[in-house]
Amino acid sequence: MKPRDRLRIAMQKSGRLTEPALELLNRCGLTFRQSRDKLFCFGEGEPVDLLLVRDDDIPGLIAQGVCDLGIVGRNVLNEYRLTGGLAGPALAEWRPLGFGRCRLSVAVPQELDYRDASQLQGQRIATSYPGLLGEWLRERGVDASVVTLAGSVEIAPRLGTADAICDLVQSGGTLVANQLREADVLLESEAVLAGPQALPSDERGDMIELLLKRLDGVIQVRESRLLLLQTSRGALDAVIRLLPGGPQPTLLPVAGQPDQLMLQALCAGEVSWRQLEEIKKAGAREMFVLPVEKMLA
Ligand code: PRT
Ligand code: ZN
Repeated sequence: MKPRDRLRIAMQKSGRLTEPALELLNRCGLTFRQSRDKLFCFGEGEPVDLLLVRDDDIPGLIAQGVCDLGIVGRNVLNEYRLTGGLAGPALAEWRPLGFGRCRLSVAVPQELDYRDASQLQGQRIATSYPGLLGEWLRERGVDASVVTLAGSVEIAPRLGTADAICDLVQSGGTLVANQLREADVLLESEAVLAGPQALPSDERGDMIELLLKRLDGVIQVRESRLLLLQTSRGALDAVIRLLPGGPQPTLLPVAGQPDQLMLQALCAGEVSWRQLEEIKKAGAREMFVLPVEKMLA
């Protein structure tokens, strides 16, 4: 294979997305040898290499064709789509990856009684996302002045350089510490697999398809839980009605207790304490929720 016949994936060099992204790729059967400069990692088994960069550079690297795919926050990808300005192929979000979840939100001083975006008319809003904020304001017919800052956006109101901010929020702790409160959500974000809108028509396209299939399998298993419980035959219908989505459960007899059944169900997604408590109230007992390691249907 010629070197550029190999697939190249861009991901964050060091930050919130680095560890979960690498773990996900490992689970897809991709392992890498770390180079001394730690920028380029050669793929060991499959013809897939990694480029470790700042997250903000990832969409541009895909648009320029330097990388075929990237793992990046939806917030960064969508901001690039609005402000990138590079004449490259249109970028697409191919898969949501389920980590790095956060919101891009407008936050205002705690004492302000926020009702809707019209209150931002004529205000100065500090952000690192001028494209997404500008579009959101335009859609609402609000004329505000967008103050673009590279970082430390949350202290702008205290410094008097802005009246409100638009920034990423996860727990909300940073906002509280700066006497701000989340007022409106512009975007629900998480890490995504980004790539050009059309697959390349060579071996790299085939490799991407293979990778997407593995990724789908890994994501499905990661989000699956096996629920085991015991129930009486009388309560069975009520228990089944409360089971979180998934294929039909399997029922097994319980030795020496003809009225009892053991139920096994594959659930798509987390099973919360609250759901368990509801199912128990309906008549279930001896409940177990187990993670699924591998699945071959
Ligand atoms: O060096 P490089 O440019 O690559 O890193 P970076 O500093 O730009 O990125 P990094 O590692 O901070 O974040 C990478 C991506 O993680 C972001 O683009 C988001 O998609 C995602 N993400 C998830 C977050 C957060 N959660 C998050 N909480 N990114 C940033 N934050 C910051 C936010 O900006 C604010 O300052 O954390 C603070 C808010 O957190 P809470 O919990 O106090 O609300
Ligand atoms: Zn960044």
